[in-house]
Amino acid sequence: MKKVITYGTFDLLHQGHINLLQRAKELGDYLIVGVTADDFDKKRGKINVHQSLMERIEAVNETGLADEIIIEEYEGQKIDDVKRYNVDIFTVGSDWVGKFDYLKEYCDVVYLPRTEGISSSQIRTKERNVRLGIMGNNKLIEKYIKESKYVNGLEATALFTDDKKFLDNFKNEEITKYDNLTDFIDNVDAVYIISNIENHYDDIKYCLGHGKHVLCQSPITLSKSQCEELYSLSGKNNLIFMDSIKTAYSTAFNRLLLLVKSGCIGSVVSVDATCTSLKDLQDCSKEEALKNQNSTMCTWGPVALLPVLSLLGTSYKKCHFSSYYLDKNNNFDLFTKIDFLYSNAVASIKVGKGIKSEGELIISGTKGYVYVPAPWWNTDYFEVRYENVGSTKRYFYQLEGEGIRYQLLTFVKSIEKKNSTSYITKDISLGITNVIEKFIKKEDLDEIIL
Ligand code: C2G
Repeated sequence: MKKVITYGTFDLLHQGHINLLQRAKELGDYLIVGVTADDFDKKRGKINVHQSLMERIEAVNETGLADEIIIEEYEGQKIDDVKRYNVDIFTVGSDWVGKFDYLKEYCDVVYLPRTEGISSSQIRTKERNVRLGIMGNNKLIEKYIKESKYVNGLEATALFTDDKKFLDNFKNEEITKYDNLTDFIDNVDAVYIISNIENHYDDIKYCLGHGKHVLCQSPITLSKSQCEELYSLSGKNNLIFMDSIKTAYSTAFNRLLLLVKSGCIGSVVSVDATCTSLKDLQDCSKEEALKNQNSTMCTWGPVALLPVLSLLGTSYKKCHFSSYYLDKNNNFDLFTKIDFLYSNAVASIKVGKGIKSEGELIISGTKGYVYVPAPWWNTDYFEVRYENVGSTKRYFYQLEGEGIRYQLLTFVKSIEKKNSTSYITKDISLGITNVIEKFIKKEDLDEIIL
């Protein structure tokens, strides 16, 4: 019996896949089909897969062409499988020609003609095409335009800013630049807002009022009540409204939250997060920097608060600020430490734009602790450590584009499903704005002047 094996994602199964499976079947007597696991697809850069692994296996099974279906989960598994199943022929479409010649050591390798004019990504894009408008004048916008190109069914088509000089950065981008808000809003379906934080409330209200879905850079507003008002407005208008902290969409960060919540380090007793960066204040004069800089708390606060509020919640008993300010007249917070007291845990965050420290995250528990090295907010790696050093577990998850593409993918999928699947819950969003509001009002705050 001549055994043939082939592999694929088989997302939204189409004629191209079926042709391949038929041709593969004709090469021998027994066809094994390896369907790629979700994590493995993500690791190899396929983030837009629509269907779950089980749906894709079911679809391949229904073709009746596979004698056996297995799951492909790791790099190099093909060699294991060829040996384990005594495979005679490995085959795959001609778009992979040359990529699997290393298997010739173990079996015959046949590249079959690919069916032109059809692909899963074409089907995905036909199903949804969200025109994304971007409002603001932050240099992060360049990253969002670049990252949006990795997301099927989402296209960054419009940019609105009142800073004409800022538009010069986008001369080579096809994106349409608007300095008129009415024209801008009429030509988009959804808006990513990264304007000055003082303008967030009005900008979000305007977009939601015009029936547009909104993804907004955190903090959403500078007051909890305004944030609550915007969430209820989005609910009333059946619109997706998401808080944007790209760290929340990094696989490593998400998996560490799940591991901790599953009790791998026992009960969480303390969460300590540090976020600092000097570069924003270094590249320009102090006056210029302070003129157009968001405060340290607004820049780093949401990121540093994310693990604290995600793991311990928003019902702390005490929240105390110790802040360094630039000078008596200038209310620019260079560095702030926040200490939280919960009924059964503590937390502390340190954020700084004028102070440099180790950007690590440590989650302490009754059985062990999680250590995330700097820069923890862009991490693809963390360790779960115990008393016995030999028991340390290490985790690595590929992080492409700092998590921005996964965030945009969640946004567009939420729009499509008309149901927010944001990794940042409304509670956490409200919790962040609440802390920042307290900070601005200097509630329970010790001031230190440098
Ligand atoms: N295919 C094809 N014609 C198309 C689309 C896909 O012949 N129009 C073939 C591909 O060449 C592949 C199989 O169908 O052999 C499955 O395609 P995908 O689901 O896109 O998966 P892919 O990532 O190409 O899988 O490690 C090998 C890879 O897993 C191959």
